[in-house]
Amino acid sequence: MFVNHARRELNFKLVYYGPGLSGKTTNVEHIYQKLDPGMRSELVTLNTRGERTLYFDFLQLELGRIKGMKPRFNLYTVPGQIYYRFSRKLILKGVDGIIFVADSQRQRMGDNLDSLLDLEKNLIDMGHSLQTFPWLIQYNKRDLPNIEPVPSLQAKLNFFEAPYFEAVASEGVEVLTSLKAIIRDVVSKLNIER
Ligand SMILES: Nc1nc2c(ncn2[C@@H]2O[C@H](COP(=O)(O)OP(=O)(O)O)[C@@H](O)[C@H]2O)c(=O)[nH]1
Ligand SMILES: [Mg+2]
Repeated sequence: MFVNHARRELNFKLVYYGPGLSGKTTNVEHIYQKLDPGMRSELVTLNTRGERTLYFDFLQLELGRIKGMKPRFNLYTVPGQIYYRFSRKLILKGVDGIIFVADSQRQRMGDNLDSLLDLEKNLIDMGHSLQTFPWLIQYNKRDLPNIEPVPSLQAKLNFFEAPYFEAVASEGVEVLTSLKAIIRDVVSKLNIER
């Protein structure tokens, strides 16, 4: 979290993490479409195949007031594919809250777990851990036929009992609920000095 006292701005960083194609960009696109243009920036999407190049989506939201200050929520998505390890680590720098977008399809369980372990490893390198960090799991693609039941997803992925949501990001189901939940979590941990 970055506080700009002169401009009375609070800057929060929220990151959508998860394996490739789980629906991270779809979440951010839905938020972009639903919010009034006065409350959000343009959506920035960087697509590239170059190995060292950062690949992410970015959207900034400016919502309401907290103690007379303007909170800004900077939303990022990480590239899920294994070879973008370096980009993911860079994007996580200074993160305040994480939405882990899991793909509910049975055949994606290994990818979900790999991504979650990759996230935990990166957090540990930054001196954090999923055990204490503000994060939640979004079980996405609940509309598809070959999905893992929620109790099984919970047993396989949610070992720290984070809040979870069942979503269909492509239809906007539970997208804003997930966003509000992580915002509530990071704001409740806010401790403005001065
Ligand atoms: N059926 C279904 N497809 C989805 C859902 N969410 C995303 N998708 C599709 O999954 C694909 C990958 O989504 P994308 O947001 O690009 O994944 P990302 O790699 O995590 O950013 C796209 O074709 C989306 O339209 C969902 O809830 N249900
Ligand atoms: Mg994406």
